[in-house]
Amino acid sequence: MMQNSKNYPKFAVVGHPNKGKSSIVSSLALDDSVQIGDTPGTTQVKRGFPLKVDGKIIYELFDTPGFQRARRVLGWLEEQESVPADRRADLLKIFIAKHRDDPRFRDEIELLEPIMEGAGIIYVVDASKPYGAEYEIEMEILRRTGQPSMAILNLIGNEDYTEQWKRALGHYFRLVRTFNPIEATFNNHMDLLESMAQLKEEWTQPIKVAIDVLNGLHQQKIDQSVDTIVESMQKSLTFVYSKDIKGESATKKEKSSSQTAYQQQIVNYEKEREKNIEQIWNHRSIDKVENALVLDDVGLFSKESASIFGLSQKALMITGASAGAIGGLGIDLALGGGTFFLGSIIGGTVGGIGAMLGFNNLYEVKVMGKNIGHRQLTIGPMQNINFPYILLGRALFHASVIAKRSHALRNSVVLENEASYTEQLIDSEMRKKLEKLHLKLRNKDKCNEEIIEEYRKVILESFSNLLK
Ligand SMILES: Nc1nc2c(ncn2[C@@H]2O[C@H](COP(=O)(O)OP(=O)(O)OP(=O)(O)O)[C@@H](O)[C@H]2O)c(=O)[nH]1
Ligand SMILES: [Mg+2]
Repeated sequence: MMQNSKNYPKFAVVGHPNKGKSSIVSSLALDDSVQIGDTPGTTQVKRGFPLKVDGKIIYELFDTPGFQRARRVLGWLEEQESVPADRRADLLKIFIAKHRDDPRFRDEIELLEPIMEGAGIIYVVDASKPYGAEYEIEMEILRRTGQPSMAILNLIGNEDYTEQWKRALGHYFRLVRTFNPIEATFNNHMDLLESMAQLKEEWTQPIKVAIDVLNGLHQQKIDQSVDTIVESMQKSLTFVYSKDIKGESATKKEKSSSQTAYQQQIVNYEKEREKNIEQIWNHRSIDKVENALVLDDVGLFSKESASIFGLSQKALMITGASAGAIGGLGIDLALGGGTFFLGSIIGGTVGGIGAMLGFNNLYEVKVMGKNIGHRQLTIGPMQNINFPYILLGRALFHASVIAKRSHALRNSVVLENEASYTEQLIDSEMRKKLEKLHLKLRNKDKCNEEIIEEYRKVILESFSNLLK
């Protein structure tokens, strides 16, 4: 990679206030720390957001405040003696130098500075609002900077004035692209980079490199996510809680407190996994996911959790009845009806739907250690044949939501699953493979590298499909 570290491409994202400039910076820099807000004037000062991969900056985006006094700036520029085109940009430098301490032009200076220091221009408009001639003043100022530029149509609202905007922008910008920072996929991001690469000849190569690097990074994040899920599954499936007890057998209280402790650990494994996944995908400021998941002490086992998987009460009942009737025969039989009810086991409290689903057999409860003088109550490893799917389903669903989530989003993550998703997640062939693997995974004696690798492959396939 022959890339001069100082000459990485830089882009200043500019435009009217409240048009999604910061959102675009956030999504292109994969950085959820960019300030985004409903009210115009959220961004007050310019700030560079470099995208670093392995410590190396591959490009940098400047978030800037919106134009406030464009008319006055253009007025000043027009008052100056006419200068030939090759020196016209100098006028803007003079403007900046002359007005640096003038509070009236604070926003304009903030946004013009990175441009005059060599950043390419990304002019952002909201194409859900009609075009208006007032934008021409901003575009005229930008043209006079002499810097390479492109326009981005962002559709914030529901109306669509794209054609109108395109006709107007075409006079000022060679490149006009539509990009929605909230909904943009990884591929949309890469497509936009292809366009940005065309802005300046010397950036073409570095941005091509950036695209390659980001593709590699994306794959790496997918692999890391799969590793995290596999590791977490293994931990949960094999976990055994044990507690010393005094009497011959465990008291009711000892049993129930141990069950709580066991469940808490399973919940903790899930929390830990979610945090890891969020870090892998650079979503460091999401703290609402857990609420959405209802992961309090018993959240994983709560009724609400069932709705996360789009399961109706009826679906739960059917699954529960058949699962109860044939015990631990196998998931194919237990599930019947051709539909795979991923969340079937998470239903109700012990004694409610949970009991019907064999919740009490979720794990083995044993009293051991007669010969060593003290007794131990042990809970686990996980016995229930359905439960691994629930954990896995939750893991894949969470990971895919996080992986696809734009860094420009500031709302909480709502993990609401549609019924169709459940079927998409794990098809029947995969289910058969998984069933065998889960059995082996939870058996420490039978589990080896080969099995883990096989499991990894199945998870990778499923996760990759989810990201498509
Ligand atoms: N639905 C939707 N909302 C968007 C989109 N882009 C931006 N927004 C919202 O529009 C508002 C303004 O977004 P910002 O990115 O802060 O806009 P800005 O241009 O940086 O605003 P200032 O810094 O105030 O000039 C925020 O509430 C965003 O969430 C979009 O593509 N779709
Ligand atoms: Mg902003």
